[in-house]
Amino acid sequence: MTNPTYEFTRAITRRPASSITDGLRAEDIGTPDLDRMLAAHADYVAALKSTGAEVIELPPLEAFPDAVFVEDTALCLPKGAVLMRPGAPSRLGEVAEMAPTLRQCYDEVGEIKGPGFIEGGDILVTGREILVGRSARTDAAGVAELAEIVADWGHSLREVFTPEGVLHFKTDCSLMDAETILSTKRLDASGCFEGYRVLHVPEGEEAAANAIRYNNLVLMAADFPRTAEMLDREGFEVVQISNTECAKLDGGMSCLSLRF
Ligand code: CIR
Repeated sequence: MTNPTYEFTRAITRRPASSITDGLRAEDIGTPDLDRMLAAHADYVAALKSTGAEVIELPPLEAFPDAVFVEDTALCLPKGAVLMRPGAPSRLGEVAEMAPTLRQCYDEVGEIKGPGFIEGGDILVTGREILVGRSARTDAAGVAELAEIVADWGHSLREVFTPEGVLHFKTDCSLMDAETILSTKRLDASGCFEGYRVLHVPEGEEAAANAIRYNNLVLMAADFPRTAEMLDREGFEVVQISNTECAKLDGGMSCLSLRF
């Protein structure tokens, strides 16, 4: 039997555009280099494909510097997809660019109409529920509107909170299997994962918490050796992908794809 929380047949990605240098960031730690980002992006897509999946690779969008971070535009579930309503004004238009592709892939495509806001990076789908972290990008009205849509598909949704100063809920956590979550200590301390098996990323490697389980693989950012070792010890097959350029824009492994 397949497990819809991490066993997928398809993914959608979008190649970074040269406007990536204008991407949003909380703090300026340097300008991302397009060539390096393209190389890492190609490794990322190749890793997804190596699991047997079909990857729909969308072309760059110069008008939307953050459009490479496709995860924020939609939520993909087994029975349908939901178009998000990003809380970052410069990212709102990315949703209309994603919509036609999702409509080709799904019979049912819901839509967050507002007035609330919600971004995919704040949503973690586990084996038993959908966790949505309120953040600077995702508000109570956005969460409530999503809860109504997914209830029709049989999902229960729980609102939680993204820690202050953390961009998205999944900046600090990821699903490893239906019951196991990789999390920073600071996020787990909020109590949101009670009842789950939680693996903490080692002190100083917090940025490794944004990983993805995709079929047999865990894709994680390179340069976090203690996290890689821990996951390996736990029996996960880890692939490390350079994240130096996306990290300059607060992006990581989950942001770069929609998985379904
Ligand atoms: C942003 O600030 O929206 C982008 N620079 C980064 C988005 C990262 N997305 C994600 O964590 N899901």
